[in-house]
Parts: sequence; C-alpha cells; structure tokens
Amino acid sequence: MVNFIHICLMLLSTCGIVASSYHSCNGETAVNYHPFIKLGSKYYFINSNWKMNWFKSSEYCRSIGGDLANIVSLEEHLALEEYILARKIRTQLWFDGNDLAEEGRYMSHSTGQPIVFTKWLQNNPGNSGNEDCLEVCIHGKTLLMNDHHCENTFYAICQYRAPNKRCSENNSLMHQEEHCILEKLVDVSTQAVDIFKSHSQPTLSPTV
Ligand SMILES: [Ca+2]
Ligand SMILES: [Ca+2]
Repeated sequence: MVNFIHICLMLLSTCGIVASSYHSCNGETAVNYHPFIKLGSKYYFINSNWKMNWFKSSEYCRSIGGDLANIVSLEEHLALEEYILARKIRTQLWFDGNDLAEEGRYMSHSTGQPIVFTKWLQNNPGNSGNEDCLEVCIHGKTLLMNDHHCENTFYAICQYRAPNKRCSENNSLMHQEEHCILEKLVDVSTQAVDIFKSHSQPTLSPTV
C-alpha cells in the first residue's frame, strides 16, 4: 500500500511539473529574446557600442545566445536591410561566413554549411590582400556583402540561435520542447509501472 501511494505521488508530481512546463513553453512571450528584436521571421541584435574583429564578433554573438547573422532568403535580407536603413547605420557590420578554409568557398561558421544566400557588392568577393571574412554594408539604399580583412573591427549583427531540437538529458522538464516532455512522462510512467509490478509479485516460499 505504501508503494502504491509512493507511485501515485510520483505520477502526480510529474504531471504537476508537466503542467507548469507547458504553461511556460507554449507562449512566445514566455521566451526571453532580449536583447534580440524580431525582424521578419528571425531575431537579431546589433551592438552599436562595440567594434570587434570577426572572430571576437563571433564569440560575442555566441556569448549572448546567438551567432553572427546568417540569412537564407531575399525576405530575410530585405528585413535586415530595412532595419539598418531605418537605424541609419552606414558602416560595415560583421556577418556569418568566411573562406578561411578554402579560398572562394564561403562557409557559415554557425551551420558548417556553405552560405546559402548572397548579394555581393560589385567586383566582390575580390580577396584583395587576402580578405576572408564576410561583412555587409549599406551602399546607396541596398545592403550588400563584401569580403574584408578578418582583423578589421566592425559592429556585429547577431542572430538569435533557436534552441536545439534534441531533448536535453537534464531531468528538469522546464524549458523542454513539448515532444521531450511527453517522452519523459512516458519514461517515468513506465518506470512507475515496473516498480509497482516488481513489488506486487507474490513472495515465493523457499523450497526445501
Ligand atoms: Ca578570401
Ligand atoms: Ca572585398
């Protein structure tokens, strides 16, 4: 009987955690995107107080939960362009991408994949004096890409990094994806049933 009560309490406790996790994970407002702001379908942040070289920019973006910005479509490009024009930023901004590993092959540092969308400044990438890192800048009224020397210091455009879709090994159900919460609930329920079964087996009398 004590075991049965223990199992019930365990299940009730799990359900309680699940309810609270759903509450905190369902609404977009529950997620803290600060300091990133939504532009189109993604979240970006430009720290216009601190110029850094490309490597430091990449580190900085990661330290705040993002990566250097990596756009994959014209829609994303236009959303960023509109924002940078509105903020009247007319200087270069570091972007995700370099051809350090292989000249002329621009790879995303955040995805490990080739850069998908490009809109190069005329005659670029030119690799003039060994330019290997990707920056963007407004030219006229258009946001264009350029290869530049990685050691130059510019502002960084950071992009919020979406949470990993894989389930965390952490036992806490807070901030987990819904499918992970369900998965853990099934695990706990199965364990509870196993415990119940093992304790309800009739005791066998020793044979003589
Ligand atoms: Ca280059
Ligand atoms: Ca260039």
